[in-house]
Amino acid sequence: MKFIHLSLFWGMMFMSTIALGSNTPAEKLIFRLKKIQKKGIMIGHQDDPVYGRTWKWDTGRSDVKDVCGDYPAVMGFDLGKLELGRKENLDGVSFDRMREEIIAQHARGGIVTLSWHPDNPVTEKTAWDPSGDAVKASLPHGTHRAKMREWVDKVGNFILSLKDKGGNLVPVIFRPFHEMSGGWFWWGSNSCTPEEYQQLYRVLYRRLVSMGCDNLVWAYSPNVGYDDFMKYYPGDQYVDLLGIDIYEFDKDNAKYQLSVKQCLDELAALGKQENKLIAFTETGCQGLPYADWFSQTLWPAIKDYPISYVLFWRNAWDNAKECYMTSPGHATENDFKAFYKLKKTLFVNDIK
Ligand code: BMA
Repeated sequence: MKFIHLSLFWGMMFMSTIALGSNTPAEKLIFRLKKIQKKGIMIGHQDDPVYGRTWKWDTGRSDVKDVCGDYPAVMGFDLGKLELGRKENLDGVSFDRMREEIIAQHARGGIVTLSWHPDNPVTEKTAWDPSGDAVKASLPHGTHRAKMREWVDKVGNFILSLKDKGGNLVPVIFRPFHEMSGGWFWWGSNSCTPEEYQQLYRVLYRRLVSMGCDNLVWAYSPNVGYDDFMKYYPGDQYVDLLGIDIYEFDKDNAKYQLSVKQCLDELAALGKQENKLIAFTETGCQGLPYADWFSQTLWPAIKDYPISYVLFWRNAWDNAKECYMTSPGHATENDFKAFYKLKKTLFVNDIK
């Protein structure tokens, strides 16, 4: 009897928090992502509103919008170099501008995801320097823990500065220490044990939560080529979304499709088992040599999976090889327009 009463009580409490809207911004975003996922797959693009294939730093511009008339549903930005107190990130994007664009994307009904390529705290080289045992050094009792704490606090302060007009924190999907199953980053498989990685992730999580960052939906995203997807998983309570990064670097469409399907099969099963959202957190065909790549290669490989979004990497202004999205006048333009018209590809206007 008592038990029934108690569970009824908590059930009512739960319903009323939803009804009263007293959930955290992160919880509200998770709720929204689950709802949108039933409609289709959100299309995302890294650095979408700040530069494109032939331009940089203009405002109100986007290669995606210039091709199909709408902004991507998801915009990605990277915090690399914020830890050093720089005004611009590793790709030259001003953090003030980034903040404005994150708030603008939220205001128009869109969604934002943040990654972070912090420098190597030990060697002071870039994120791509796997030497120096930097994970161990960054952990509590490590030689560089004070430095890491300062870095994390800078990230936390930036995240706490993401506020809408009403002063509410803007929710974002946060994807720190990604692609750990590869060996190229200082937090990657060549540089630490799974336990050290998990500790690094949890320390970051705890610090940001204690700073009041209740607007983060936490993503865990290995890259293709992992031996065990969950090897570095920091734990259920630290993760809201499971993701995977897969690129086509060798112009082999069939091989790309096969690895996408294999990974998404596994991801879909894990998402179900762990009751987590899943997403294709980074992808693209380097240089986009195929005019019909979006509708004929990418879409058939992902369309039947319950992924929340697919994020195409940047149309780098500083590197012609690093172009993963359509743009006006590009050979993929017409195909992307057809891709946009598919019922299940979601852009900002589809998720408002
Ligand atoms: C990588 C490349 C780099 C870039 C980094 C962070 O995958 O695109 O050129 O600096 O992402 O955006």
